[in-house]
Amino acid sequence: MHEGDIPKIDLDAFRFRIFGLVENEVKMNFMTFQALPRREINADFHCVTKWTKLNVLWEGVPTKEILKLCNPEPSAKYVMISSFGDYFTNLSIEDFLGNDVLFALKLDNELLKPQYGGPIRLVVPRLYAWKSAKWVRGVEFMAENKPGYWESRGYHMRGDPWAEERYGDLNILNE
Ligand SMILES: Nc1nc2c(c(=O)[nH]1)N[C@H]1C(S)=C(S)[C@@H](COP(=O)(O)O)O[C@H]1N2
Ligand SMILES: [Mo]
Repeated sequence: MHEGDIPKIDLDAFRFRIFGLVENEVKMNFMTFQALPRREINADFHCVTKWTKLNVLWEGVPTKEILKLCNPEPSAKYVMISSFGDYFTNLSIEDFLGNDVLFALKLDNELLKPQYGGPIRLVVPRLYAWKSAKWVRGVEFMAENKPGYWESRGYHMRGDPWAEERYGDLNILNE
């Protein structure tokens, strides 16, 4: 489920970018990215429109590994994840660095198919699935929170399914 078409991604030209408030900006090709340390997580997946997919096995690079590469500045409090096809979603550093948050390369032991967000997809099991951006191309570290694609269309800035944080306060957009 996503907005628009599945983007065509040329793996040879692909570069994963880490930028913004970091000591080291990073531009990695896919070979380098997939050689980073990986782990597996079992997670449920909650869409805001109420369906839930239970017990999915993801394998990928924990966000904490990304942190080691770029060394964010102390002023970095939020990230914006950007995807091919002009999708964005924002997260606090705490949510981004959760122990179960990873950049998935595999789903149920198979390479991530394009419709599920391959080659690289963020998985944030504890937040609504719109935070789990497919076709990720970059991470920007920021001092201030900014709304992403759905957040600027009225979805909650955080999106905790247990707190049912579906819709945000639209006034935040006028600040
Ligand atoms: N790039 C991108 N990622 C996205 C979306 C999107 O439209 N574009 N939709 C989100 C939403 S609303 C949901 S519910 C999940 C769906 O993931 P699935 O297609 O793997 O079930 O992807 C999320 N990630
Ligand atoms: Mo969704």
